[in-house]
Amino acid sequence: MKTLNLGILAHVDAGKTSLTERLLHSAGVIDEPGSVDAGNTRTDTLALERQRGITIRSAVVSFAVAGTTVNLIDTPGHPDFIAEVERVLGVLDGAVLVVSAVEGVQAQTRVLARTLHRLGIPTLFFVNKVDRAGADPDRVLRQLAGRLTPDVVALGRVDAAGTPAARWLPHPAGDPGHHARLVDLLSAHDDALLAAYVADERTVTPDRLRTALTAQTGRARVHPVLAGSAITGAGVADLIDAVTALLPATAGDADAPLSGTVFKVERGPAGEKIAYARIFAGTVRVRDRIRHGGGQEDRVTALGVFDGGDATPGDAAGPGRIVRLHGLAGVRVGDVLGVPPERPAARRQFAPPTLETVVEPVRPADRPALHAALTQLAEQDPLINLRQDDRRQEIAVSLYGEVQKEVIEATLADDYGVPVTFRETTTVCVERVVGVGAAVEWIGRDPNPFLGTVGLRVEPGPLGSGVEFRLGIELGSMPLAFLKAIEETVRETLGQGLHGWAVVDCVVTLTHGGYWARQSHSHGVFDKSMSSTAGDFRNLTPLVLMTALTRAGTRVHEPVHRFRLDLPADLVGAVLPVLAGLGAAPRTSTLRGTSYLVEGEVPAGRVHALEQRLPGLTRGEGTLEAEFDHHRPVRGPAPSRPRWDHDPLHRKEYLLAVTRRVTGRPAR
Ligand SMILES: Nc1nc2c(ncn2[C@@H]2O[C@H](COP(=O)(O)OP(=O)(O)OP(=O)(O)O)[C@@H](O)[C@H]2O)c(=O)[nH]1
Ligand SMILES: [Mg+2]
Repeated sequence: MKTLNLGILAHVDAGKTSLTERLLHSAGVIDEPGSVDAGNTRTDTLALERQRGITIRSAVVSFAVAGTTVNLIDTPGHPDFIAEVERVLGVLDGAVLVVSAVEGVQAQTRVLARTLHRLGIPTLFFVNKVDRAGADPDRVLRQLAGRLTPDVVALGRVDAAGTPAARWLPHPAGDPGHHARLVDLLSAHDDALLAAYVADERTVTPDRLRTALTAQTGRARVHPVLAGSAITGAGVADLIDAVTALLPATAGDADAPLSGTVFKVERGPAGEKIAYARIFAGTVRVRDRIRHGGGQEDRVTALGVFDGGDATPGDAAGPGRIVRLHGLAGVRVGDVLGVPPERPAARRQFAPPTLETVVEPVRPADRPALHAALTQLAEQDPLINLRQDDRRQEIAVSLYGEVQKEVIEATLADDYGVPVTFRETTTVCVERVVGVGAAVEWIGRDPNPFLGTVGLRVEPGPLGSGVEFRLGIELGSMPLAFLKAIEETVRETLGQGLHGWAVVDCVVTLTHGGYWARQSHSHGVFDKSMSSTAGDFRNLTPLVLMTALTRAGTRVHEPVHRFRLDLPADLVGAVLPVLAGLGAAPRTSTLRGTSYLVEGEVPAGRVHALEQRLPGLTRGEGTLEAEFDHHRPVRGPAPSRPRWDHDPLHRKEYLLAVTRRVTGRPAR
């Protein structure tokens, strides 16, 4: 049996969850499709999802058809939950990108299409909601070709669009117009096909085109388009046929060493961790000890395999499968199981959160419970990125937006019984290094109280490169554990630069390293006062690094979003000054019929204000799309973030002393 892991992706509200439900129904897994509006679908199972009618977490369900098990992964469309989509991208064999026949291509459609393209994930388009008033599938097809990719081809057409009777009519094999369009599209990527067509067009039969279409869809070169309705079921059976015929299912080697990726972690009723993983190679069995993450091993105590509906308990699961694993206590989202998969791990595809807020318990006594609850939430969603300040007893979380904040608030109250309030949401800036700075502290020389020598040089790195750590000394000149301690501490320390923001896009080189080898007294007891330990390097590295960083200097950059604002033409004059007041800079504006499309940049921290003012400013007719684009230097005084300090006090005092000595002024 082959397996196809299929992501259902779309802009919010395009109908992913409804379509997932219809697919299950059409494949015979459920007798009646559930409804998002009634709150009884298979994939929106959280109480909050049902109340709000939106998907918050990705969920897996499966059906079997024509010798293939299809695992459907229904994802959230709201941009605040983009991290959920990111985590599943690495486990997909293919995707259906859903587009509403009424709203057409939307902001998130574009973001997702670009990402699927970049990752080379075979993708079909499904134009949904053809039954709704205002549906215009032909216009949407033109938008797909014009705005997303020219390599699309409709496999049929819609009859009676915009009415409940709307139907999907597949083009019959050999339909002359369809045949010609397929030849055009497919021969553009296939020289042999082009040559055959030029030599004798009769040799290019519908069968041959079908084979070429399957091959090119599987390589993500072309994207077949289907249309229908998740509510009436129109076109859904054809979508199942297309998915199983055109997207590449995987088999894989069941006897190879185990290799898998964890893309989701949730907690069971007793608080136990349940990991969702895709197996790429090998077989996982109950009672296996599995190595995951940073080398930790845990035993699988129970296992569920997706096969015709929800996960059912099993003893083993082979390549291609998605499994639910119990027993992996230390597991985290993104962990590799066994050996790393050949396919590169899902790297950061979307922009990280650009907002942050401090969470306060309503009842001060709840503080420990709040901390425990947020730690669990951050396990399921690592981008929540807890920052904790022990001294001030504060916890901050990273956020994509206001809806995510409301969801965190409701989850804490409903699931953990901890009502909370939030301080004002602030923008998360970054620091970029502006020059080159170096520093060194020698072992046994004042004022270095630690038993180690560390020298570091800090310099700017390429945009988007993060933090790169290089060895400027011989690899064998220090014990590996010390080098590891230095590198880890460098990365941790750069979480807070000179102004308190994370330092990005820099290269840190270890220029000096030294230690005292393990010394023992004559009676064989380890003498700490004479022997270097990893702890010495963990304590010393931040001091040297901050000194080098102070010498190099940093500049604070703020996140900027790119926006597209569509508004009635007669309102442009009134809206432009408001944009300016919010710090938005329009770059272009284009008249399109009776509306204007204004495009430009706006600081991330102002997007929410703009969204809130828009309906009033545009009689409810304006639509705004905004997504993170880049960081730009802050104009005017650099905002700084209060230092969050869970270091031992002496380290901090020492840091202040060193920084004072280097700069001649008090450290911040
Ligand atoms: N008329 C009609 N309504 C639809 C169709 N598909 C979905 N809807 C409605 O559109 C709304 C959103 O549907 P969902 O299935 O929740 O959309 P989604 O893409 O899963 O939304 P998120 O997960 O929150 O991004 C619901 O009210 C559905 O009933 C369709 O084909 N026709
Ligand atoms: Mg949904």
